[in-house]
Amino acid sequence: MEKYSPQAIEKKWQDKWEKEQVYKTEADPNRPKYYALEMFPYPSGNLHMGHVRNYAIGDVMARYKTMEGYNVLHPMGFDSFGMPAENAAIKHGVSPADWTFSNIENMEKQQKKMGLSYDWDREVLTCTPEYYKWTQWLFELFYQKGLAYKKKASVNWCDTCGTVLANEQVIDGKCWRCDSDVQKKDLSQWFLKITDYADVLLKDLDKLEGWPERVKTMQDNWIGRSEGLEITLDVPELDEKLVVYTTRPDTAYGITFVALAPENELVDKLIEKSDKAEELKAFCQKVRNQSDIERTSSESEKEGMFTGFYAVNPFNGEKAQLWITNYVVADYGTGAVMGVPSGDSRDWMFAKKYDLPIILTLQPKDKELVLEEMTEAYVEKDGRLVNSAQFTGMDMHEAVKAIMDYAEEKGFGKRKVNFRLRDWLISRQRYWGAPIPVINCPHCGEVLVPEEDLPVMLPTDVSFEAGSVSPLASSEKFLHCKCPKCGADATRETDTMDTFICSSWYFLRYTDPHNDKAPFDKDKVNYWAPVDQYIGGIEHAILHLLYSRFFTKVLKDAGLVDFDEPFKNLLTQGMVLKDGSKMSKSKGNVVSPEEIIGKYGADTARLFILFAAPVDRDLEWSDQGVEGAYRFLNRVWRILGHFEESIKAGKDDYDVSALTKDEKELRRILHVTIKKVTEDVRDRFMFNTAISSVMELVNAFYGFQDKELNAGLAREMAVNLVKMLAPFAPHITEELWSHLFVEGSVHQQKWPVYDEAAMKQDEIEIVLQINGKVRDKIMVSPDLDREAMEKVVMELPRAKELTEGKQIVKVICVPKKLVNIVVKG
Ligand code: ANZ
Ligand code: ZN
Repeated sequence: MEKYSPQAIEKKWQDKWEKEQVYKTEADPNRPKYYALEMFPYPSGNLHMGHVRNYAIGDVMARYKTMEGYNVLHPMGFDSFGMPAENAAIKHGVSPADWTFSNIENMEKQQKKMGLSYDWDREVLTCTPEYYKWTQWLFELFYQKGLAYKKKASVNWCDTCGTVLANEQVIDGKCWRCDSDVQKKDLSQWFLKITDYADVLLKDLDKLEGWPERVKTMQDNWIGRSEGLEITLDVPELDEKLVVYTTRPDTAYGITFVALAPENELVDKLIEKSDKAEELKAFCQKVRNQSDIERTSSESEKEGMFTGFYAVNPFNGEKAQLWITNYVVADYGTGAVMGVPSGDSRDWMFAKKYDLPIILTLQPKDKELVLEEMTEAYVEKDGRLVNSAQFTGMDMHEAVKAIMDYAEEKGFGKRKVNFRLRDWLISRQRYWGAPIPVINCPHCGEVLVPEEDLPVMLPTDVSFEAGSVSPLASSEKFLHCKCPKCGADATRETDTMDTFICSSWYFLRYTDPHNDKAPFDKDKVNYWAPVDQYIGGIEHAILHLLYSRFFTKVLKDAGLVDFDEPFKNLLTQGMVLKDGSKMSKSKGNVVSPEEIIGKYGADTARLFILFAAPVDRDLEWSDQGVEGAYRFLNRVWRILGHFEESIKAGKDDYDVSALTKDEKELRRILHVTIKKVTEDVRDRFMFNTAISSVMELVNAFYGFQDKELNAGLAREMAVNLVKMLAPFAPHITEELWSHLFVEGSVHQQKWPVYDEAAMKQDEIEIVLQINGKVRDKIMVSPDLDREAMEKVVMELPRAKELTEGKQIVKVICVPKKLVNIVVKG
């Protein structure tokens, strides 16, 4: 055999696999299926190491499961709508479509160089009319189910991106994409009613046993379910009522003020009747201009203005001042909070600042609080009630229930479950997205574009200037149309959909990507989906993964699919770091996959990245590590070359009993390795330890480099070694397979099976220690129990000699390892 040359073999096999459609899959109800999926990329132009890691992990699973006999679906596509394409258009004058498709072409080429086992016939590009037709169709389905609606709301606006954002896209008050501060704007926008599914989205997290706890906790917190009480308070001077939401009804006797968000509906009425209307208005305006983060962060300054009016606490008839504040969120609960400074730290800060009264209603059990000495609120949810009429003395948790019962009985309270989750704002004032298929008619109002007129095609005669109006409005041809209902002159919606809608169902489209009658065929989708293993970055823990779960549940309820969760198992891979930080252009620490593949080949790149760290941990790039992976593949190449003749001559069923003791030991290591690799890959995603056991096996193989080796065993070693490495390093293994074994592709072989009998050790070495020092070694049967082991060791001449005339204090026996004799004198 010649020298190992990845440059010579990788391209050859990639072409052959493509030509022979080795990775083409068809649904087959008679075979068990496995759906392996990596999150599809945005076509930014080039693959980075994070992609390489993501795809290498998925490819191992897909190839391994194929060898295990599963019918495997392993597709790839591009999440190809989105802003960068449009920005390129504004900056360089290229059309967003051209920019996108040329990037896709380039990235596909790079993916193909990685030797990934994708069925490219199933490729899904979300920016094509063939796909976005069905995205629009699904929008219409949501609309018909009452799950898509337009409303005027105070929404998140990013000036840099020139568009609104969903709550999930605002990270710590900043835009998820460009990191600039997000502002509030009152706009009429489209929403999807994800809040209708808040309860199931939360409850079903329990079903997701194959998801990392961390991701489930993040979703749990984002959905943010809380149980509490709505209390109605009278505002006698205005003859109005006011509702507050509290999760701490036990503190009801500690209310000393009520805090309102400027957006609360009572505020306008208060201002109208107030003699300091102008001041109050100005204050409200100031707060409205603050971002959510300014208003909600625990560090930001609490501010407020007394309205001059009072509400009455229905529990005790006490008056509570009505304040407009900046720390009550407009769209949570009722936008009004009962102020209990002794139990809530925001209320405490507020009361201290404005010198409002404080009443203590809860005493901890283990110490005695004195109001005058307190420097902060007592926020623990534990203790006994004080100053609370008939509830005084009650345990806090009991009191919560008793007070809720009491309030409901008296008719001024109502139990209420609230969610932090808000409806999903999906309209974007941008060009490169799926147009919202709605027509606005002066007579009929909102009208859906009829199904037979879908897709609503993106116009090309537009100007891309970002602003509060979508670029689509600049196309006269697009904008003006006839109402499908009454035929009157009408106009189209000019907003496009959030690209997260496109990615909320792409994994279903892969099951039937060329369907032009429906988004997918029911039988096909139910055969392939849900995804058995999804692999991607933790940055999608909430956004994409929550939206996809929501979509799946809606489609289930609409009868389009039979399952209600999209991803059975989820793996969040770690990042690829260089010099301790994430590879990024701005840091200048990027290692280009193309360069590494060009120099060492894809097999080395894949092997390194899978070997260097457990898949869910961050991975530090190491040039030596890459060299090491390359050297290892060379070692595999050479040892198989060395034994080429025996391997070819050997028979698959040979006489194992004829093996020498050393050969038996080699065969034992082989079968132990098969077991270890199988379990590591199948059950644990421990690719790094799987590879390291294969490396040890290769070392053991090298032990026979200068010795005779039974031809049958040489063949058994080679066959299994090549098969076990195949998912990790698909090209070199394919080449070796074709040299040594001829028939078919290694990737279509059966995964190795270990032989328990071969794994049994004939003899193992145990150690004799005297007072902890090693004095002798002996080979024994591994089945010896403690007693037998002790006996054998005590009989050793060395043991006799060294214990003679001494007192044996005790004998410590570690089965299969050692016997330590402790002596005195
Ligand atoms: C009185 C009280 C006393 C409260 C106390 C807490 C502690 P979660 O658990 O997140 O649902 N709250 C209600 N609506 C609010 C809004 N729109 N903006 C800001 N805060 C609001 O939080 C519910 C608690 O947050 C409620 O319970 C309310 O304050 C406050 F010792 O009521 B509490
Ligand atoms: Zn009409």
